[in-house]
Amino acid sequence: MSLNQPLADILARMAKMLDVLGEDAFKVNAHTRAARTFEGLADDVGTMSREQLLALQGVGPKLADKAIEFRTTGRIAEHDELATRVPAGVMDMMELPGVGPKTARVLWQEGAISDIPSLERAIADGSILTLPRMGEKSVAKIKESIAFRRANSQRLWLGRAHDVADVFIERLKAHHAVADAVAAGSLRRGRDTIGDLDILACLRESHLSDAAGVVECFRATPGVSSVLASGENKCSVRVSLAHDFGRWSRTHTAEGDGPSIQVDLRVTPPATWGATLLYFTGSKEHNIRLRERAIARGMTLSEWGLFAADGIESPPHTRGCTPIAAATEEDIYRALGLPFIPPEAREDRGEFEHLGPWRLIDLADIRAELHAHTKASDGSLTILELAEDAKRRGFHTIAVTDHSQSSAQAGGLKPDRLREHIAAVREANRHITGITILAGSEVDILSDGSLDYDDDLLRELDVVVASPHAALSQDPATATARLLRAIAHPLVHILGHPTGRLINRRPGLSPDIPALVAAARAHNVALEINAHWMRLDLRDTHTRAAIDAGCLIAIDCDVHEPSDFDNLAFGVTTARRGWVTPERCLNAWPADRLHDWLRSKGRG
Ligand code: DGT
Ligand code: CA
Ligand code: CA
Ligand code: ZN
Repeated sequence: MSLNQPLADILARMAKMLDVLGEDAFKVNAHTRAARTFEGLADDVGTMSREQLLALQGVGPKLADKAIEFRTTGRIAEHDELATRVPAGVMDMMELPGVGPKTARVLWQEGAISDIPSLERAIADGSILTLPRMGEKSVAKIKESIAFRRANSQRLWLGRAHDVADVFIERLKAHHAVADAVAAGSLRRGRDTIGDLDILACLRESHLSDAAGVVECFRATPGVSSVLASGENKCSVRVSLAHDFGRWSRTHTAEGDGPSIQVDLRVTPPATWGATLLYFTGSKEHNIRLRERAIARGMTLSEWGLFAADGIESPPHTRGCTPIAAATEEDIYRALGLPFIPPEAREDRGEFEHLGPWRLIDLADIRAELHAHTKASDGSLTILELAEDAKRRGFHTIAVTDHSQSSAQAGGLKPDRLREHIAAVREANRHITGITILAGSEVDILSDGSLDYDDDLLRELDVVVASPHAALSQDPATATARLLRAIAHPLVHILGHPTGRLINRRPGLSPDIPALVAAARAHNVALEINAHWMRLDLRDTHTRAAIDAGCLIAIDCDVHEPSDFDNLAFGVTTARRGWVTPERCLNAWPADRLHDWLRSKGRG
């Protein structure tokens, strides 16, 4: 991954800290300017010499040294020192439009206001108006910013939202009146980000009058920061999460002033469970098509069930009508003349024209991991530890694909080191039974589309995953040409995280997807769905385009540490949203078929 953006981020943060601490304006500006330079840089700062750095606009010796310190150690000591002097809450305040470093300094130093909650209190009791710089107008602006931030908090990553949902579901399942509890909505459909969580609880037949008790149990879930609405059989709460400092690791629900998410609950009796589940799973667009279909067949569909249309305006469930179907989703689809449509396919993207039955890829189909890092580059496991872990998970194949030389910050291997590493992989493979360890590489696709090792070396590998890491702000035409060149390379098996996007962080490349998938099909290159919930790249719609074009798909965890294997479910979900079948997914093939296919590529 290119270091430009992370370096720009840390320098910009330093500028803010220096500013709020009241340091010299010249020093503040130097950091701001350098941050802007690194952000807009086409070359990767990780690969530049000190001389090249010094030649950049606004980069003097001190900033060049900081850039070098950052790429060698992953941190900047001065940043860490500043961070001990500026409270995290003060940094948060400066994210609010209307609160710049000068204002934040006044609030903090003169008003002892060091986070957003205390800022809100000072606004509420009017005490903020006694501070310098703080007039009615500027305070109104800050108040508005806080409200906007609350209303427009980002959609949460699937991985994070999933963990929050689990806390509620486990708790509800343990309640004596609850027969089953599930997440519906976008989480059940497996979208890459989640606006709010929709939890459904099904009552036991013997406890139909206990809905209020279930709501009570839901409200009291640890981590709930406020109750927005609460009724007989429904409830909405907010959960505040801890700050996500560890950007790649999942943090569990905790009280904090980090991002927050709304969680809705609906409690329903078993008789209408299927109708409620269908309705709250959505998508809204899918539901609309279902209702139209019902009407066209002389029926009406609601969250209460599928009923015969009788021309009476008031809803049938309020008149004691018996539904045609309501207990299960299968019953309702069947009554509408449809096969059961998997939740991930309920987006009104052609699913009604698909002739059933559906057989999308499942977690249990996955038997191989083809993208994994070891201690040789930036992973935390040895080759054997990695293989043992994969074997425990029931895999027949694990590919060791450490980074290539250009990914210096990720410990990419120089050619000689890769040769030694290949030998070590072969040695490990001789020592283990029950799983095959393949020697591979995650080779950087350089900005012009060439690969980071020469062909002789690539030919020694069993698996070549080619991925873009640097120059991710290239324009679409350049990005397309770059990726097409990599796909056309005869030794490439898999195109890794093709766009390089990071959800909620950076958009990544925007290549011409139809051109990309046509080339991948023609050159027999598999496209990766990187299963990390921060990536999910290919995304769902790109995956669907690949499937429609006849491409092969690889679903890989890009393992750096053991817990990364757990992200597989998110990759599979994304694959299902793209209608991937086991037949099209390398990781679902039997070992012989997979190994034969790998050997067939450009190797004779
Ligand atoms: P999100 O929360 O933005 O990630 O996306 P969803 O799909 O979870 O949307 P949400 O939470 O607003 O609603 C959950 C489901 O409830 C939605 O997928 C379908 C159903 N639903 C909500 N509002 C409507 C509506 O106005 N019409 C119909 N037909 N269904 C709705
Ligand atoms: Ca939702
Ligand atoms: Ca909702
Ligand atoms: Zn990568």
